[in-house]
Amino acid sequence: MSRVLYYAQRSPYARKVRILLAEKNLPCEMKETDIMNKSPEFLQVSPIGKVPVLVDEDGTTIWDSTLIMEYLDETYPEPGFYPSDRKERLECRKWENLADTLADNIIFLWYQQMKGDNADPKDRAKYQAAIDRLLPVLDEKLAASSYLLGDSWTAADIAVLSALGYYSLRFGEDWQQQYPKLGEWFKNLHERESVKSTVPVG
Ligand SMILES: N[C@@H](CCC(=O)N[C@@H](CS)C(=O)NCC(=O)O)C(=O)O
Repeated sequence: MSRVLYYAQRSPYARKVRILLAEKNLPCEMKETDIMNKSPEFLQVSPIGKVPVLVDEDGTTIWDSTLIMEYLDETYPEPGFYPSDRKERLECRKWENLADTLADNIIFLWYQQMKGDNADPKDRAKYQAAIDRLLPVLDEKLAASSYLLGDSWTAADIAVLSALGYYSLRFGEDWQQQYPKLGEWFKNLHERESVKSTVPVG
């Protein structure tokens, strides 16, 4: 059977997996999924009802982007996107988790924006504050090296890039002026075909 990824075009979590699949040159049937109107087929493979979900060639079915990323990297190790050293690997997972937390807050902020006059100003402020707390941490991290964890990109870079791609889509690119190192790192990564070809569109 062929490998299948259930994804949504704008999902930052699904984008992590799409970039990894492309970088590892793994052929995959991409099934765009309507997450506002979930099909029985989709709910059959994903009882939690969230994208991304990967069904591998042997039928292995995995949801949650981080679990899929780790699975793909362990099963198809070249090129590697998680360090092999135990402590460095933990560090990578840690920054990937920070990136996913950033994505969560950006999505929550967008939901508030969508509510217009019905938005709760306290919730809005809470999500914006979380974003404003995480972005300088990432910007500072990039003062020390070209990528988040050193001289080559890892799953952590892919996750941050995907979160910021979604931030740019929903709220514009002003953050790049405020966080110049992050902005430059973001721009440089867009030279990769895997990154260019997965930019979310409105
Ligand atoms: N922690 C999950 C988050 C996945 C997630 O929240 N996906 C969103 C799309 S961006 C979704 O499918 N939402 C549908 C829903 O919650 O009903 C991951 O990393 O895969």
